[in-house]
Amino acid sequence: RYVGQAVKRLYDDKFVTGKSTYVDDIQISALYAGFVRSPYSHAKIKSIDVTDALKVPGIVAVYTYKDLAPLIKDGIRIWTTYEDPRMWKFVPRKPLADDKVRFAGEPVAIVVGVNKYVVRDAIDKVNVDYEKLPSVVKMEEALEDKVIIHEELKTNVAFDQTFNGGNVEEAFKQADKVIPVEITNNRLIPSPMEPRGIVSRYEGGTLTIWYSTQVPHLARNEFARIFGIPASKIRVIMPDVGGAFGSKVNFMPEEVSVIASSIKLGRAVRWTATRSEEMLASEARHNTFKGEVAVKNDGTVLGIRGDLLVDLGAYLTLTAPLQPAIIPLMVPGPYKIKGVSIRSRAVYTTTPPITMYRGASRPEATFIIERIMSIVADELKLDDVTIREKNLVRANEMPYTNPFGLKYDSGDYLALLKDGIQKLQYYELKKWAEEERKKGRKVGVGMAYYLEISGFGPWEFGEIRVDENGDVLVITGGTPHGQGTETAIAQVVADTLQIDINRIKVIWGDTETVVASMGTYGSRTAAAAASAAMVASKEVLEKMKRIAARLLNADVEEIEYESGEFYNKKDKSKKVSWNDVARNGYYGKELGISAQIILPGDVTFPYGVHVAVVEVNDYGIPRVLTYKAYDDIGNVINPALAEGQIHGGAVQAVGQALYEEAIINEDGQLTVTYADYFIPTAVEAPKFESYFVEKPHTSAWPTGAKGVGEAALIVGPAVIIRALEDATGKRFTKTPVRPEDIL
Ligand code: MCN
Ligand code: MO
Repeated sequence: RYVGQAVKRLYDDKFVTGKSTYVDDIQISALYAGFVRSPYSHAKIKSIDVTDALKVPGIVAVYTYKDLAPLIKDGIRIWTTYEDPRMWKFVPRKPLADDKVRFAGEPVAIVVGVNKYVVRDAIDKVNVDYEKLPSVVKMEEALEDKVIIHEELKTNVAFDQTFNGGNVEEAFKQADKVIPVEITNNRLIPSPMEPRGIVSRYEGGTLTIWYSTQVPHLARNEFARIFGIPASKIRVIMPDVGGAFGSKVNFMPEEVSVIASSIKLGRAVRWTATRSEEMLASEARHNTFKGEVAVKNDGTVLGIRGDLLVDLGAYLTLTAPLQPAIIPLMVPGPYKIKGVSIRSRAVYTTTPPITMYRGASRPEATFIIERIMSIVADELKLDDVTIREKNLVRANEMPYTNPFGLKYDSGDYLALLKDGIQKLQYYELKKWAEEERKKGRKVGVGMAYYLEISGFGPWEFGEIRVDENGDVLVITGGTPHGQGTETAIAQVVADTLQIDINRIKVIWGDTETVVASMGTYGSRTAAAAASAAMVASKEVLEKMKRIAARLLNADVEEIEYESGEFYNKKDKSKKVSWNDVARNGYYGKELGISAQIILPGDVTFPYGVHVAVVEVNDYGIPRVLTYKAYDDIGNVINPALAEGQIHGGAVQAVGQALYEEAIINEDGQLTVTYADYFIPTAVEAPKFESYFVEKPHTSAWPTGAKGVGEAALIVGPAVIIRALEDATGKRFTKTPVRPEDIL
């Protein structure tokens, strides 16, 4: 059996030896694109003069929006699968700014030339005449609607809905105490190793697009709609992708401009974002919650009400709707709370558009509810574990429907808390830190709990082909881009087919090879895609049993399969090997051995408790010394891969809690280098311990897996902030906490 084993990742050799193929490594004769970007955060475009730029030797074209407009049938829209567009005020985004720019760095013109260097030179020679308009950088300012960013909408408020769950009035009536809370997540920049990149080739009325994405099929469909080209004539290929963290579900105007240019020129055009362009491309988070909590003196949290304010930046991206719409639903978390009422608003500001980043709305919701639990504990002089014990949904109430109607599928939240606190030695560490503090060290220990929604449906695709040699090709709808999920899928298939894992190859991410795909995000692949591959494997075995029955002159009901042999259960000496059946699947009367399936399924809820130890030095600089995790993620397919996810997410949590912030000044000027935006390195990485529960509560997906890809970034910030409070005796209400906040 492979499932449950720490099988080494199948394709790692090429990555660790630098032989992988990212978009920028694709060898094809293509022109290079670059962008003229706005220096202002809000301005009218009065004129654009490209004459000097076109004189630069090697420059093939310079296009503004007016040049590309005839090719564009529709703008970039939002993810309608998740959000009702009638709830949203937005204007479909154009591939380049037209009459106005709305954030510093917005693309205004695309320059195409024979190499990167001439393109860079020509960008500086495009003369744009701007008339500066006032910036709107703060969300509170945007709410006032004094300066309107999209005139046609007549307001900066894109979304305004109140989410009412349970009975809030009742909850506040019964309260012994009402505690105010205020919680802010500042703006972040996910930092995948590989920046965004695209190569677009147009020939014979057909588009071939190599694209650093998490969602090739969705991209194909969107590009088909935007350009009014049949989807059958667009092929999107996802080569190796060097990380994405949710940000590459989004489609960029730059990418649409590159495709438009390739159509217009009838030639291949490529663009790889510089690091600064990548930092502009994927800003994320930034929201505040202000509210109050109704509690009983014994620690029962009865109700929560408040205001959530979400920054969208200048345009509504495909994935931004998730935040204001999902955060409120997840605020109750693993706790039984009588009533929750949240007014959720999202506003436009003259800042880079917000996309999604690892966890997308669950980190925000978890930070809100876990901060609430800890603040309530402090106010009532209760312990962090006790307050959670008091409020957790009990095992006999599962499956539990939360006040907003989300159905938590399986789990024993209380048992996990009790076991986790022991396993992670929370109280021992607390005691140790107290002793150390007496000696003058500023160390502290914190914990937080999380429940997240993962394994999103409504379906995923899987295909299995057994060739005439008996070797197996798995075509998955999953689109792994760093997780190693392809290895987990191979493990599941190898076990189901009972063959050597080395006979299996897993492929993905090409719209002409993969029939259908939803893609990899929302920690869904081990649940959805691996399950689809598993069910397709079972179908393939049924086909092979029919071939074996023919070869053995038996009824198919008499055939059993075990470890590479099909045999007649009435007479075990009558048998035929896997390889012989495979060969006869092709050279006999059969049409080959394969199965394609679309497997339906729905969300699943993993949960866990994490603990961190933090130390602050004399300059107020905090370090996370240790990070420990105890999670129930359903059946664990590959513990090494799952643990790796906890490590990676926890390092990003260190960044979010302590170091990372995309700073934007009042003029809308922003951070676009790592000199101003500090991401943790190996030096800032804590020591890790990661455990998964011995008896997991499985999901309804056939693999029984729940997700783990986002868990540590979902709960980590709350854990680390709590440890920092323990170390300093102060209360912190925002991330990141900076040395000046600590001292
Ligand atoms: N796994 C497992 N058993 C389980 C659950 C997961 O063995 N019960 C393993 C899987 O085999 C896989 C990994 O853990 O190797 C994550 O699986 P899963 O939780 O299903 O998440 P996905 O494969 O769908 O990956 C998406 C998730 C998301 S949403 C973000 S954001 C994120 C993350 O993965 N982006 C990443 N981790 C990342 N890791 C890397 N290196 N790069 C990114 O961009
Ligand atoms: Mo994600």
